[in-house]
Amino acid sequence: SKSFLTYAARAKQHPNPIARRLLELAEEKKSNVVVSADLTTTKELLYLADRLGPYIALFKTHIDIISDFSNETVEGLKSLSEKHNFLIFEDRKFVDIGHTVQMQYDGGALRISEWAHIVNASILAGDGIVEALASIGTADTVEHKGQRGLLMLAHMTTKGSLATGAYTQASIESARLHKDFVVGFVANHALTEVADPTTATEDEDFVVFTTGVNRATKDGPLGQQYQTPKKAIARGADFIISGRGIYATENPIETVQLYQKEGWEAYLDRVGG
Ligand code: 6AU
Repeated sequence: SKSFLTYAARAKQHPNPIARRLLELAEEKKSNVVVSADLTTTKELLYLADRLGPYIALFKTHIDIISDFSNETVEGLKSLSEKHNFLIFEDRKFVDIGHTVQMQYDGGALRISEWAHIVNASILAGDGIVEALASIGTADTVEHKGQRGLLMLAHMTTKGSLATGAYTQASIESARLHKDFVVGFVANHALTEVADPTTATEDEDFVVFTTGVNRATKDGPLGQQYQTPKKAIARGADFIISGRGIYATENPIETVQLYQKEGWEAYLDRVGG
């Protein structure tokens, strides 16, 4: 793990162009916060992106819950991403056979590959899913010029999650086969205990995104389990993902700044800054 290095140092060496951009802008904005914008209209989504944009590194969407999705949603996200210098992560959790996920990623009504810098996938169906998504994400198209990245869903935050053991290990092995495309993992903590040292290489640097982050509550409804920003980073997160902990508070701008400060200080502690 390269988690003892600064984002800037990691940006210089990372094989994935989107990971490089993300690590650079995290350093520049002094933010490792990802807002999970689980809102259901274009207006609310873009309003949140515009208000919180200055304080975040990455804006996470569930685009299929937007009730009035249109070209305006896509153009709005793209222009706010440029205005505030954040990247966009569509939390699509691809899980199907290669041929199907290629169509879900590249086409359809949602045109995910056109606007989402990062997407995620589950290894449930085997490594073919990564190969299938990589063939789109690394292609030099007019829209994205191969500047796309993938996170493997190595854990889940919910009670009774089956994303453990051999499943988590398979996520790591698959990431190692596609280092140019896989940015890292959605994981509850660093994966050092389960990673097989014999298949690791010196240069690998997978970025850990921890979700289920909330400063105020321990457990959410329907099995969600939380940890604080500070704890998540101490356990190996490079980026913290928080939804209701930020957007469902009285003053989301003040709240996101608290998460930004706590997340940044925990990062500095780790890299000895
Ligand atoms: O902070 P919350 O609980 O309001 O929202 C958490 C967000 C939701 C979930 O779909 C997502 O994070 N999530 C994920 C991701 C990011 O892949 C994995 C997981 O194990 N748990 C989880 O909550 O948008």
